[in-house]
Amino acid sequence: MSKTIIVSNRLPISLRHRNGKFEFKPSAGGLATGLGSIYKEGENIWIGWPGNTVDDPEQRAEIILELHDLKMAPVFLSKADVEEFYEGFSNETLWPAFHYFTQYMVYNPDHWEAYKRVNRKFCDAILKKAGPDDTIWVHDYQLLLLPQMLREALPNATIAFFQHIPFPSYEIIRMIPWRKELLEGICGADLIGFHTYDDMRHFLSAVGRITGLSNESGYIQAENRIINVDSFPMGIDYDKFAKQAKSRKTQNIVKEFRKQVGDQKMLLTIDRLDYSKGIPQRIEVFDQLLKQHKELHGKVSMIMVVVPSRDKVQSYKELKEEIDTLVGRINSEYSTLNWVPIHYFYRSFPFEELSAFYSMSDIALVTPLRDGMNLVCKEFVASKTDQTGVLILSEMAGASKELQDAVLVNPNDRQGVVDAIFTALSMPEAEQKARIASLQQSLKTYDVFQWVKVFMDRVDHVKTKQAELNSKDVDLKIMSEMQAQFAGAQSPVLFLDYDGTLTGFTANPQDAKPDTELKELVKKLSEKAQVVIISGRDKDTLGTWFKGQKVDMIAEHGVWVKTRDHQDWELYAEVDSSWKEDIRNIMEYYVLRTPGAFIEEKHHSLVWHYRKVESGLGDLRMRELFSHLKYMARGHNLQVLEGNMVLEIKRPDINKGRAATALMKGHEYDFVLAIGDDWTDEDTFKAMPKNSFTIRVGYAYTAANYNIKSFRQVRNLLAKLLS
Ligand code: GDG
Repeated sequence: MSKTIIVSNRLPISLRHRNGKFEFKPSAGGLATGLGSIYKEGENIWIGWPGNTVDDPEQRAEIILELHDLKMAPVFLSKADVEEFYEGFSNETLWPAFHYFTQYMVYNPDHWEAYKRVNRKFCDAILKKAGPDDTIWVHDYQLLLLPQMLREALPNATIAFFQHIPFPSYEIIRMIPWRKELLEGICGADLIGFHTYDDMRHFLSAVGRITGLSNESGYIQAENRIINVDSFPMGIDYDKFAKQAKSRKTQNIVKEFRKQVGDQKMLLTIDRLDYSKGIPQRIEVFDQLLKQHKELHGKVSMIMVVVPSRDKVQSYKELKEEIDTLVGRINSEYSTLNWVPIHYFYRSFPFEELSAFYSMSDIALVTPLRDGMNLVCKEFVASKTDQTGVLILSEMAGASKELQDAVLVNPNDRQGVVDAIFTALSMPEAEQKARIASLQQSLKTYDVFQWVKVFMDRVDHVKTKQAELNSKDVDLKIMSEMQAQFAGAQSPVLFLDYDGTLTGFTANPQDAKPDTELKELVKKLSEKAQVVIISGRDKDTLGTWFKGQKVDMIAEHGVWVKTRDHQDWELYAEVDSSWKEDIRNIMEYYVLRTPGAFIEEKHHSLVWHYRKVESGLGDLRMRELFSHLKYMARGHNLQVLEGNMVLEIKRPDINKGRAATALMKGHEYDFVLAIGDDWTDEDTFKAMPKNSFTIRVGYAYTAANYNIKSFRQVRNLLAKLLS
């Protein structure tokens, strides 16, 4: 039976060494709770770093044993690993980059080496537990290389990846020297999830520009499979927060706290210590509020919980000092004997007390400068069981995309946030209730359990979709059938498309000429079979490239034909070129507006190339030109077709299928094979007689009988036919 393996940098436990013994405390964090329904089942397991460095083999053995009972397995990290991989590359390169704090980014090749080394350690640990058909769900930015490492070792495994922090624009990603390896690492997964649509679209754009893999409707077309990229906004364990807020324990704590602060209005802020959370900026906003509204003195105070985090990283140390100084200054400036403006705690609280803070506060001020999702704001809403209270939420938090009934603010607009607090302090109860009720409705539905379910369902969906496409793969059985038939054939014919089928794509189309390997292959094939090169290329190029070879050629999608025994090209289709001038004028206009674009004129068609145009701009212009040409085409009875980085306009009655049929007329073939990689080859496939072998390169839906991965595999297949 296949199992599911959850992988994250940290295991959901805290490990303490006390009196010579290790003590484990399972964490009650949102992710651990949500995934509990998975890793605690059957043979499933959670793999990650326990959080301490342990070198002693005996102690390690003890930890392995204890974790085993909790359905977990450790990856042990050395002190150097923690410093270079975790504090270094993860938290000093990726974290600032992904949160748009480029000024904090460190580019250290040693840290990068450590990142690769530790991702490999995770991979090795997983491979000790994983079977070939298991599902492996990798979490977060510390393990970006892991999906591809796993894919290489377990090609059939189901691999999913979820990133909990933002995915920034391509402009930021391109700054990282190791960007290509990182993106290729993630693309080892079958399903890639982010919190928001913006993260997902940034990722797709970076993958397209940096690795060259194209995508459509959230599906990346990788070499041998499709990868689904989607947004899955993470929820919380709603009932747990709602229940706890109502509990007697929490309400007793609320009473105690209230005794101390009286009937003051309370603002609540809770964050991990992090510059992305905008803590100093928030304190300054509060200062400004007190400056501008003296009437609030003594009536409003702020509870500020900062949970210690990454305090070994320099930028975090500096942040801590900055917060300490700011709080000190404001409290010393405004405090009276019975009023302290900021109740500042640099520590974490037990769950009941956290719940009491949520429950008693009038306003939650959640103003990160950048946040993947932010769960604190959701927990506050779930804890407001009487539905009074106001959530002020930063537009820069992923949660703001869902929580439209919060008071949304731009955290950089200081006066805007001051005004939002002031408005919130006087918001009528009916409005508070209406807003909270609507927020609660959505958070109840999309809780963390629903999040896990939707994600896992999507994993199944993408695997089914892959299986549909792979069902037509040229496997060993089909290969040997083809070999046997070819070996016994008296008059075999092979229709071979050129670009993308016999060779890869190049920036300059004229650079894609046949290499020695290909020439040799074609030569050998043509000794045994009738080889037809059937291409959209112009006749002169094809003629030059295959000069001296014993092959037939169909050029320009069937306008020209040259058989192996003839010197000259024969015009297959009567061509009326009167339409060309109008269309060329339009295309030229788009060339002038689009650096890198150019026009290729063929006998029967005009082609607008945009492979060398800045990516994004090329697509945009192509769409514009497409609709322009479609409109023009009607008047001329022409057909506009989208190809690989080209837009071609031609007569509809000229196609490869028609030419192939004409070429086969009057011949009896006992073996027919056609291979091609794009829509123009679909006409060839459809024109082939029954019992032919038709193969499409790539994994698109096709009329061909089979699919094959890439032009490399095509060459292998052809070589095998000869062997
Ligand atoms: C990353 C992303 C994304 C806080 N103080 C106490 C305490 N907490 C708990 C909260 C909340 C969690 O910590 C903080 O979660 P956030 O989502 O706000 O932030 P990150 O830690 O930065 O998390 C973030 C998240 O991953 C999930 O994908 O939302 O954007 O940065 O659950 O309750 N818990 C207790 N005592 C405290 O004093 N018990």
